[in-house]
Amino acid sequence: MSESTIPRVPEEARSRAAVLREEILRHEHLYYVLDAPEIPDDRYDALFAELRRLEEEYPTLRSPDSPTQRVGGKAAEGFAKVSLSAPMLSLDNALDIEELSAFLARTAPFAAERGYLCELKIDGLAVSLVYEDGVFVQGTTRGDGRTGEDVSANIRTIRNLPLRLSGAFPPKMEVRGEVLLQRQHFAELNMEREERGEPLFANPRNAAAGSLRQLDPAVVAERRLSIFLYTVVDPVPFGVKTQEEAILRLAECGLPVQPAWKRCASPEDVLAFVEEWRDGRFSLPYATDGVVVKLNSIAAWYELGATSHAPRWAIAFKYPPEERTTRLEDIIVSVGRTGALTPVAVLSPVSISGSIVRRASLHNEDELRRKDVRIGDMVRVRKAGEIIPEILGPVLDARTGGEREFVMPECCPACGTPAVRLEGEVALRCPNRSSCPAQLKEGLRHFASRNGMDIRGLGDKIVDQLVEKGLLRSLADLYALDEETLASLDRMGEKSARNLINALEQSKERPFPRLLSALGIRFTGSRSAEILAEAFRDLPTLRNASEETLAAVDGVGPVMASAIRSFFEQPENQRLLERLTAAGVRATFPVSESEGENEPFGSRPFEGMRLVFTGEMESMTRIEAEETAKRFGAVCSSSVSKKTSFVVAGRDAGSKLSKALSLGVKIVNEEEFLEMIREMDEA
Ligand code: 3BA
Repeated sequence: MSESTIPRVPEEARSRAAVLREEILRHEHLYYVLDAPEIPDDRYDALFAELRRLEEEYPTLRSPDSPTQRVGGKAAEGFAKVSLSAPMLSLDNALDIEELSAFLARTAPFAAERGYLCELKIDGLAVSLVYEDGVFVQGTTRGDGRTGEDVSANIRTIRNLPLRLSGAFPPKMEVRGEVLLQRQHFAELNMEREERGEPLFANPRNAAAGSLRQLDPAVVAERRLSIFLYTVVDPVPFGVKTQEEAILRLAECGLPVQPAWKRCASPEDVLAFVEEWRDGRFSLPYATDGVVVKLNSIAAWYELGATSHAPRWAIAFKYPPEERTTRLEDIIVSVGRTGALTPVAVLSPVSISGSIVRRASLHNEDELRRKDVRIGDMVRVRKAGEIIPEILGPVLDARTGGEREFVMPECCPACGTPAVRLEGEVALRCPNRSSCPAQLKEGLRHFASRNGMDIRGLGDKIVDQLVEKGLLRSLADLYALDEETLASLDRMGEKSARNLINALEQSKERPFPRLLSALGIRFTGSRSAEILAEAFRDLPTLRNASEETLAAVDGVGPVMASAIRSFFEQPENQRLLERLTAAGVRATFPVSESEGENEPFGSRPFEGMRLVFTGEMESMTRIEAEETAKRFGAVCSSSVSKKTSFVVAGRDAGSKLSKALSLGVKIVNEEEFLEMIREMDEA
């Protein structure tokens, strides 16, 4: 491009853009993290629009970390507004047992015959779904209760939601429930965001909301949202007289229902349910913050009606968030996979919400200053979304004067490189991408993890030693290790060294999608890796694909496409891939050989067979199903061909199923597959 075609950016534009960026990031933090916005949405939108206009006028201002380049940011104008067929009300809260008892006393006459129906209150985001002739046609957020946003494309990515109902249902049916993020997925999502210097979600509900607002459904799919339904908008044509029947019928239609519900005949039974789940709820894989108590009789709903905002026949009892006080022993600095430096509180161990807390992220220096926590302080701790330990602040009365303020180091604690702060980011970063040992260790852990190259025996302690002794300087060096070197490490005998060499050798045969997710490309997790691998078949083709070609793939959006492109454009990544290939990492697709690991079964009745799994299975994950099949001798591949012995089709099976049908390949469902395995187990 010649000089003259690039508009020069006036100084005022540059500084205004910087101010806007900082402001926008601050408001995002207030909104997502602190759950305490300072300005209304439209003011935020105006700031955003101004920044986008500036960047359109002067494209060189558009840095990759600008809030406009973030997926979530584009949401405000991305979804059509839909008016809800019936208002979505709120729930009145009971903040203690007395308030709950008052509700029970008030409604007792209406509970005489059919009692109460108690449900756990899921910490998610309310949505309304429309099915026509049993087919999912539209999903909307609650919005202001009358008008919601059409998030159908994103709802479709929710894997436990059937897109077609089973059993009996009216021709048009609207059901409502809660979209949620499991604790583990919530924690992983926030870890990734922290690593990328993005604002953290304060709880799973915010994370679910943020995810549903994504414009790129591929990114949404990576978030692994789930859903539970609890109500049908019009119970009359559905033919139910109680909430209990409604829940049972929803389940019969194949809709996921949170299973802990209970019919309670008396107020005492309701109170017992509340006590039973006070601690019991921590064993669930998702966060619940209370109990919703509803009159079971639907006739009573009509008799009692609703106030302007909430039904009179239901109440939400909220468990108080568990908060503890403990000593902040120290603050250390951790270095993430992409170099983010994070201050971490080392706490005197304390039990909160069902587990022992020893560490808590303090996120960044600004946050630390804002909270004014000092080493030696007694601090109040709780778990955000019942999972992520969070420091609320110091107990000022307990200060002795001996507490020490913490200052972030100027250099990376792992490699000593002066830390930098990227424009618009709060986090400090170690810019030493190529040789910071801490980044390398985290990268290695990710590469070797179960869903990545699955290198058994490459545990944390071994990774630490390999990096610290200078035996590994890049991911690719892994494949240059020899048995002798390994055997010389602590905790490594000859046998484990040999096993690790074997595991490394076997990992070279990992299928293409696993290599892809092991590389840790931004936005590209195991599910998108499968989609990409299927579309491009091999590494060279994927590496050469343009952003347009990438984005044209079903299930890959613009955001992911651009992240993939920029990954392959970086010279150090090109070098890494060349070395991995040279070492014999084949990134095969489809899988051509059984991995031959653990073979506890004498018989290999699937020997020589090629299986393809498609769609979602109820009883196990796809990886588990494939591993089971492999143990019986099968070769599992990701694409259907004439050589495929049979296809196991789970829920929402798509193109692979059609391909199998067109090729005349045998198809079995999950039940039939499990039946085969049971027979083999007995044999
Ligand atoms: N049940 C949230 N509202 C709920 C149907 C009513 C209701 C909830 C509930 C109004 C939960 C308010 C938003 C809304 C559908 C309106 C539940 C939960 N029942 N189990 C009584 O688990 N969070 N939330 N949702 N209509």
